[in-house]
Amino acid sequence: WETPDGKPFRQRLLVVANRLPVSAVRRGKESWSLEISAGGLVSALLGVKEFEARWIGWAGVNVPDEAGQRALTKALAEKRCIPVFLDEEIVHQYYNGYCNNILWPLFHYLGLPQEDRLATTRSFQSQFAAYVKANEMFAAVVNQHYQEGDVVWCHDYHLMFLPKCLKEHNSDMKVGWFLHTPFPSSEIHRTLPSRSKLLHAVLAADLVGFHTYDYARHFVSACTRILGLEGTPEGVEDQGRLTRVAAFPIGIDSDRFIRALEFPLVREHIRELKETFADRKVMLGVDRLDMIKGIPQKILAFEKFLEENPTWHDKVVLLQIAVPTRTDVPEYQKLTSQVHEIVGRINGRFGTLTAVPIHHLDRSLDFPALCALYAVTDVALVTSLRDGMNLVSYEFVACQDAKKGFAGAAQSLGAGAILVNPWNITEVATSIGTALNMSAEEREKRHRHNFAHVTTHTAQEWAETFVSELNDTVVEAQQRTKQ
Ligand code: ADQ
Repeated sequence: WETPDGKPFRQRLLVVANRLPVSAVRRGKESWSLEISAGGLVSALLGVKEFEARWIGWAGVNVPDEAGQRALTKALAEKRCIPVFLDEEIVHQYYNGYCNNILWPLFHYLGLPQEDRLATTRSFQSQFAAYVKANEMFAAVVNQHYQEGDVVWCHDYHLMFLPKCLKEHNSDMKVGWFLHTPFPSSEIHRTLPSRSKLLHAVLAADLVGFHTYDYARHFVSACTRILGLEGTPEGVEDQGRLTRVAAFPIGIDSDRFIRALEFPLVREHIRELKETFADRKVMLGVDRLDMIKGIPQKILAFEKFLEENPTWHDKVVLLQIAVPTRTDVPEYQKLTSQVHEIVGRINGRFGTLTAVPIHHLDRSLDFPALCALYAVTDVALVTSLRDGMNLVSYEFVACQDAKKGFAGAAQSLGAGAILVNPWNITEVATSIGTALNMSAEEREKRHRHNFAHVTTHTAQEWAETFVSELNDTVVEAQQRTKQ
């Protein structure tokens, strides 16, 4: 095995995440096709090249028969992916239920859906039991493929129980856990009936990572206030054992985006888009269709901007690309209808016979189309209500030439972006105007700042830092035990 540069891999890495980076579609009894899935975790980990990585996760499909499972396992092996097979009932209770209906909204401060609150409380026990069971199933697959010296990197809120399952089986395993969402204030985490079990399970890891220092601090506070453990500058201590807790802000594989701009196909897409929108400024939103992404709020702010700036009516277009996710969850279905309704109303109000102000697509774009869109965009609107990090803002910056700038809400691009409160529609509308009217010099200055950040804090750097820190943490713990 070699890295793409011909150097030997540093270490074997088992990446364990709920979803594999590909979705499987059944074409026949023993035939499968695989499609890459859109999402932040996939985008970031595709950039990790120093390690001989294998990915363990669910392929997003129910495969009840053994022949199908065998064929899918073989197809996935070519992509260095190892499937965990989850049946429909587990997926319903663990994934749709505990993960998406309880943990996701809670960690993003959205609370539980009001009308479902009692029903959720009643079904909580069975959903939590399914969550634990699913995590045990992931652990069983990891144990089957683990080799001594491997690093096991567990990802996200779906697998908070996994570190405990793995360490109970093999206390020498190097186990890290990283959360891609915010970790909420301890006052929010406190409201979870399973709050203590989840914290203890995560603490079984050697290293626990978050995107920001604030999330790490919230986690440590939850452990001290809810579990009564001791928080130290290094992490959390429980009966002499330290779990290291730290911030590891994620990045993207910026070179991949920059190189793509030279591909003939991308250049062709860019030419077509420039021709289509020749006399209009292009504003762009690229999001999973999720309530945390603030898509209705963003579109309403754009409406307000159009309302207050009639001179811009036929001079600006908003392209909103929203890839549907979790489509069988009622809240997400409601969100889709809501977005469609608002877009329809605004297009009816401000459109002409030949042009509409908003182009809304419910779909994923392939990589060349996405890069071309980023490249022709004048203003990217990133208005997540809450987000672990948000990679779209990074990808946009990587694909811009030095003349561009943008309005957005990205934390780490604070000095280059126009920061907005996404809940304040008036403020977002005003910022859209500021971004569209910004001088070329100002855009260039802001872009330089953002570009330097995005090309320095890459996905590779993120993964290497996390894994090095995990290796060091384990060595230090062994030394402490010997003393
Ligand atoms: P996501 O919620 O998926 O990730 P984000 O960080 O913005 O959010 O990443 C989205 C990724 O999906 C980007 O790489 C983007 O290009 C891709 N994508 C989105 N819509 C698409 C579309 N219509 N077509 C094609 N590609 C599309 C989670 C957390 C984030 C955190 C990341 C990484 O919610 O807060 O930043 O993980 O940790």
